[in-house]
Amino acid sequence: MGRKALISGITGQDGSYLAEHLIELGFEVHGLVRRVALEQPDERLGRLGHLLDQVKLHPCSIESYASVFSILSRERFDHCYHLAAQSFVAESFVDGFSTMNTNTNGTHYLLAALRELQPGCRFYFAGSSEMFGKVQETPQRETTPFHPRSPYGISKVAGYYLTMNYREAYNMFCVSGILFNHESPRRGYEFVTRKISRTAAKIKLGLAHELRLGNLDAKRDWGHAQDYVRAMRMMLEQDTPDDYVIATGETHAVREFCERAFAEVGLDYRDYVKQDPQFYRPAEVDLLVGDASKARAALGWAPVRTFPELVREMVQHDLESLSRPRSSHLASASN
Ligand code: NDP
Ligand code: GDR
Repeated sequence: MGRKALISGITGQDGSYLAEHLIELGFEVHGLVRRVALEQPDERLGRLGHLLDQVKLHPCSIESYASVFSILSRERFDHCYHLAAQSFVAESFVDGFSTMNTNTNGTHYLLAALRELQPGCRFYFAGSSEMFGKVQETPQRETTPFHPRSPYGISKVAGYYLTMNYREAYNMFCVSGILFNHESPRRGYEFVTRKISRTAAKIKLGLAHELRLGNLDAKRDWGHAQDYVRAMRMMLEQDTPDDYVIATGETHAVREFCERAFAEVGLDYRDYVKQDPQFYRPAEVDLLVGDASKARAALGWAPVRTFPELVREMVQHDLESLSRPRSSHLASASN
């Protein structure tokens, strides 16, 4: 019998890459999706288009214990990857209540239903470097104290401790990956890297004339999503459950991302990038850089893609996709 994996958040950047990765390894892959995704597959299942005949999707409301319980009472799984979340930090300042509800209660419902119905299923929680927030040491590692700076970060700290508590209290195989920023051509348009790559490509093609951004001096440890989903699976295949930082160990400013992305299309970012107060956050995370030496030693994980390769891949992808004649490409990414 092959192994079965359940992915919440399978329609997102990481969910789609993780599904591909697990299918390649012979897993039977199931995903939890919002019912509306099945009603509007063209709009909402875009990242999974090429996989739709290889995954089984279950309509589910992650904000309802009954809904989660119902799915888990019908199918048994070896691995459960809990990736579903309101993942945009800026939005969590606008609507902190729903971010907390989805991210914290959603995690709790999955853990509680697994405990009740299939406590042997191994559980992965998508923790985040945003839990470090106002960093207490650099680089950040598994033992660095948390100081989240947004409702999103707080929701992830709560999810991290819920996951740890189910491990300790009920002896379940529950782990958190503390993943630093990871990007790809499948990144949502609202995140800064994709906003930059897409707008640089638009400017090159004459479809936009400027790029409005917030804090250009924020520094992030940016890796490639394909490298990071491998680490999730590796964490669930260890003999004992534990939490790991996943990062490249390099940090780059938003400004440098702009410089490289515009250079990729032969332009100088200083001619096009404008700073706009609407994109500043009420509380910023200034610097993130992770120390993934525990994951290197215990999991044998290391990133393969470099930062310059990541920027190039994203810009070239946007240039190519925007050059294809499709009217939807003319809509601008507004945040
Ligand atoms: P995305 O924003 O691309 O995907 C988020 C997923 O969560 C989507 O499938 C989305 O479904 C689903 N989702 C959001 N809200 C709800 C809801 N209310 N009910 C059900 N599903 C919902 O995120 P990523 O793939 O980038 O990230 C995956 C996980 O990893 C997230 O938990 C994120 O917080 C975390 N993380 C991400 C990092 C990164 O740099 N990418 C770094 C560290 C942690 P739909 O398509 O229907 O909206
Ligand atoms: P982040 O990613 O908040 O780190 O969360 P994002 O790309 O949104 O911001 C990174 C940094 O860029 C600065 N910035 C801007 N950000 C956006 N989105 N838009 C702008 O115009 C802009 N200008 C400057 C931000 O202030 C910030 O400092 C991501 C998400 O994937 C989370 O889910 C995940 O947990 C963390 O990474 C690790």
